[in-house]
Amino acid sequence: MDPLGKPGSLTEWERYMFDVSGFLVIPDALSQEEVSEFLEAAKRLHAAYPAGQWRQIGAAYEQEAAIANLIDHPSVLQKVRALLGDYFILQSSWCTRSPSGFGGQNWHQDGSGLYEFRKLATPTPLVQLRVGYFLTDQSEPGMGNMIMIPGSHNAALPKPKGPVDEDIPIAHTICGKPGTALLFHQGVWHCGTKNTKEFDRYIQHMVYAPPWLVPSDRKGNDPKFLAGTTPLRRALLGEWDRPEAPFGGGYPPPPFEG
Ligand SMILES: O=C(O)CCC(=O)C(=O)O
Repeated sequence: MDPLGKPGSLTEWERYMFDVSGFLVIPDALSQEEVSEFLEAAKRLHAAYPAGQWRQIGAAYEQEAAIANLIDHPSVLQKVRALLGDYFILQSSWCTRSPSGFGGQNWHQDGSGLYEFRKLATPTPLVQLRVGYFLTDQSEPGMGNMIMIPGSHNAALPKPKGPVDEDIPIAHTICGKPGTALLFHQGVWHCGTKNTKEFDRYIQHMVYAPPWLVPSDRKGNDPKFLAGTTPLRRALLGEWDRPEAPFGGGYPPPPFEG
């Protein structure tokens, strides 16, 4: 059973399911027109690299204008605000290709490999709120699906070493049509699984975090991109006026509508 959500604001039940499971599955977060547009963009980006390789491309919106629509997409923006408050940034974004024949990733939690977020406290606090938009069909297992251990962000014990994929009895394979969004807490143990299909699997991940977390997909924002984008997107990329010393206070909130 999936913790199912709907595009738009975060309902009380969605908040509860996110707290218990560590993730929400949101079908129809994107229209089919959006999916086609983002998928074409993702394929163009990955075409610059050898076929058949698993790869993540950061800050894809700087190269493919359509993907910038995911920085503040209305299907999830209010949920992100409800979970992180108004002061957050797009800390990273990853356009991920899981090629046909890929055998699957290793289980992991997200965060800094150098200083694991789980060292901060138990349960591990919410530091990265991730949204993965499915750009290809993952409506059945074997399509490079994401797999999660529900509730594992709240566990005191680290996951024992051991089997991959579906061999862990409490692991849950996420199935969804193109346009589904998977919103998840970085502390949930997860991985991308094998792709047994003839076609490559694409997910565009957008990762939101408090403003003090250093961006990990870029060394800086592209000035050309910033000049051509909206004030809200500039703010979400961390381009804030700093009226006092960094993070001292006095920041105007990002210009959200409503
Ligand atoms: O897109 C995927 O297959 C997995 C991505 C993932 O697990 C990650 O970025 O941490």
